[in-house]
Amino acid sequence: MLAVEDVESFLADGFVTVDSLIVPKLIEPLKERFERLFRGEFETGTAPDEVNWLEERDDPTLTRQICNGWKADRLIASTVLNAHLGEAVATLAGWPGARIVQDNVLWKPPGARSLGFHRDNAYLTWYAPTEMFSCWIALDGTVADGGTLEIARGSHQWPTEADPFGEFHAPDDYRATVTAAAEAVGAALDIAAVEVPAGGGSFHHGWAWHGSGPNRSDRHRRSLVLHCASSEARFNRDGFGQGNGPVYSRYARLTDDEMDENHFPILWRNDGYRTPGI
Ligand SMILES: O=C(O)CCC(=O)C(=O)O
Repeated sequence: MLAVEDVESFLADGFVTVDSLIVPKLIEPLKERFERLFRGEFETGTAPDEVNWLEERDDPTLTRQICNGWKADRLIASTVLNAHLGEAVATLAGWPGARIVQDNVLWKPPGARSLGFHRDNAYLTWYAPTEMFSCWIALDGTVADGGTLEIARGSHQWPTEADPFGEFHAPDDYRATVTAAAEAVGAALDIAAVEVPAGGGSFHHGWAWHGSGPNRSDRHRRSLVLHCASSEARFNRDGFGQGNGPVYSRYARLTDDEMDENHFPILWRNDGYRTPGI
């Protein structure tokens, strides 16, 4: 999936784009699952961890978002729990293995509004090591004015203290946070748009600033994101109250800090282990 040059450009830029991440025959069936999920139809009977948008309930100009759709839908699960994607993420991260922390089901129809620039790692003090590496899969071909993912090149190397926080959904200026961050560290802002065919996408570093603009095109922008932590990650109780800790710390056990594989399964590990049953 990744050539040596891909790994090198990931290390330099904090992201890399790839033309093919999933087999083309999965694309249309996955779009159909998106329709069902946003209608509130959950195949397994289990609700996703975060249902931030539902048909007829929420503002149609917002980007539709569900987190951990894999728990609700088997086709989404078979895509985001893929061992090859887990191996690619672990390789880029330098981890012995990768476990899923969260998936992100995102649908930005024509005219839908932006998602503010942010750094994923800034929300994750609830586990350690506090590191996330992600794989963003486009189900539609993406173009710069179609609200595709944008990433600030090299920003994974910027200092992390005093990062500005902003709105995630539909801020007035979706680039305000990254612009302020670049000024604060004296870095030149170089924003790249992820333009890939359907089925392609990108990998990004958890400290890379990223977000996406309004969809000014006449095509839908659907994407499925796999957000991973190291297979070695453990809960960090001191950070439960911050970021998205209040949602995911509910899976912590009473007697130890292990991240239960029923909720955070291991997709790939370099000794051949993979969580049974997924
Ligand atoms: O798809 C987008 O517009 C944003 C996705 C995102 O924030 C992420 O993958 O971490």
